[in-house]
Amino acid sequence: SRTPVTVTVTGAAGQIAYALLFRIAAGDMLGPDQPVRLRLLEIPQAVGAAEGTAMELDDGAFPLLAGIDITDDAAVAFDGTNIALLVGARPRGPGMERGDLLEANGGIFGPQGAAIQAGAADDVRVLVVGNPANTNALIAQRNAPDVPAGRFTAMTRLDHNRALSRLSAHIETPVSDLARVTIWGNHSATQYPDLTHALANGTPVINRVDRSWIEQEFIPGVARRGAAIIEARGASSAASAASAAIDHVRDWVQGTPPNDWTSVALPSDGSYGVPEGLVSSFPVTSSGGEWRIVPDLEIDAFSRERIDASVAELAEERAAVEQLGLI
Ligand code: NAX
Repeated sequence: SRTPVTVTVTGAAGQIAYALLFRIAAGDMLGPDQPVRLRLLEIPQAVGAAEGTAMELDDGAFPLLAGIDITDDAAVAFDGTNIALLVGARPRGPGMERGDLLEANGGIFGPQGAAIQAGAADDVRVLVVGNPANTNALIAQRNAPDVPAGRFTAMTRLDHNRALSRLSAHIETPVSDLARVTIWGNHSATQYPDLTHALANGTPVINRVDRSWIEQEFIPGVARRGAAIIEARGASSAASAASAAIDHVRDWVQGTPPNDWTSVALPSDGSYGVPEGLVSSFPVTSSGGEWRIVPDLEIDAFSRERIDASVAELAEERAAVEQLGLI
């Protein structure tokens, strides 16, 4: 049988991990033939709760689950890891300014990046889910300069999936018949969900939807969906976030379908005027285990303005963490 892949999940006692770990153990992320070994990282106060989640994973009797280790030590958690899902983060507390939030998270993602560089497997792939995800990924990446920068990504797949679902409902076309939706920029309220190049059954959707629907319902609806979930559920998105993380890693490892792309935040190579190094969301394809930014798309004036606004926010976040000495 195949050698198990080691998957590290941080924030393992949290609500996203509670959905995510079971999907990984079931083989939804790496396929039905690939055994996995789980490494759960938590802060000391939450190790007991993570042990509870691990007990339930045991009780799932998953044939692909080769073992579970639980630790509060990043060096142990990332030792030899192949896939690192950085879910645990410091949430914004009452009265916390953006600078405080970035600083608190720098204290988490800096050391975790360093631990990944020190101990992870050569093929390590990192997905940052914990917010502010793009800049947390930037901090981790800059603290792991010997790891190829493109191995550090942040999650905009939930936004991408929300955009697909909303478009599907609006034009009454199954998600399976839609392609080439894009999320640009930051995983924040400034993100730009873009339908300019989207296809339904291979034909452009842009002529089938109203400009006013795009600008007044679609874009804000996708960008504010997280807040709507909190209002309805009394808790933030968890199972949908876990499902998006599964989709992200599955496509990274197994490839994207022909004639389609997905959205991933990764260190910019300067494409589309996004300053090099900023972890920004792009349309990407995957093959051979590597993301590639879709080249040469035409960007109209409306899109340009939206992309630039979100990228400006990312540049401000980068300047702030530079000033704090976090990168
Ligand atoms: P929870 O508060 O339920 O769980 C977070 C867990 O992380 C806690 O158990 C906490 O003890 C742990 N943690 C904190 N610091 C840690 C550290 N240094 N090492 C290891 N574990 C640590 O949050 P949950 O709902 O699971 O959300 C986790 C993160 O995902 C949050 O930052 C949230 O904002 C973010 N999200 C990102 C999304 C995205 O699309 N990129 C969407 C969903 C979600 O909002």
